[in-house]
Amino acid sequence: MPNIAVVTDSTSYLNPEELKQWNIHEIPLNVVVNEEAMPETDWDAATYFQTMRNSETLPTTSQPSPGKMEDLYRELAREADEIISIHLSSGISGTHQTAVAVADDIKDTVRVHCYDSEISARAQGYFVLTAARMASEGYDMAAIFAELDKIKETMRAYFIVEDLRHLQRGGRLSGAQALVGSMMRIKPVLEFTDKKIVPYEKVRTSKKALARIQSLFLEEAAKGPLEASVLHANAEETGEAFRKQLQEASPESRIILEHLGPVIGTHLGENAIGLAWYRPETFSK
Ligand code: MYR
Repeated sequence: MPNIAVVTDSTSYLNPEELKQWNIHEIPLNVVVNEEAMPETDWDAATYFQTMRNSETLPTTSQPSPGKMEDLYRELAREADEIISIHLSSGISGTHQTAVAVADDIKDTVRVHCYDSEISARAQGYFVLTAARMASEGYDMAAIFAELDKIKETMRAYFIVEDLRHLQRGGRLSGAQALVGSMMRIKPVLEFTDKKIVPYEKVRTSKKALARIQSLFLEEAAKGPLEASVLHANAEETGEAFRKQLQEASPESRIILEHLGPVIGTHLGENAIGLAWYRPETFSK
């Protein structure tokens, strides 16, 4: 049975119990506040959003250094035969490409297989949890990659932000030319397409935007139960109300509430709300 170590980055926002239970190794991205870079895992999310609110210069983010990735892979190589390293979309961060480059540098020591989740946050976390579960059951890398690709087929995330300028400032909003000029007045539903964040539909209010996300979800849930997460950037109450509403509308789906931490919060801004889902197949059930 191959000994496969599972690595992800901190933007999966898996909780410490999950990391421990499934033996998942996490490499943090950083937030840069007042020119000081710190791993986002050193921040409590609520404190971070408060700091962001009060900060004169808005924080930025950075990917893990190649050196830190290499150290982790080398340490894991002492026990593991192979490593799978699952990261946030390569269309919004250089983390995946860095992992690929480091993997190539150390290929004589250990084989590191990098997987581009093409998404982020708990949606990425679902790939990680599935890989970890399969690794613990002795599946090989080919079977794990095949399962992750199957999950990707039905994985979707739609979200709204309070202020689009965070995404625009960080250069993470693609295909938004049509929104320029009306940025302040609309609440577009956003989604991931081809690894990038793009506007899905222009809506005028948050209420209408959430209703649209709900209808997209229910359309899909009508075909079979979904595994889903409501995601919030320091907006637990709104998130929980939305989760409850969705759960009542689709009792057979499993819908949890999860937070968006400092790195993703820097780019979406406080009070962003999203919904990520996929249809569980075999190991991802
Ligand atoms: C870096 O500095 O490399 C990190 C860049 C992170 C960009 C995050 C953009 C927002 C992602 C939204 C995820 C929505 C949840 C499904």
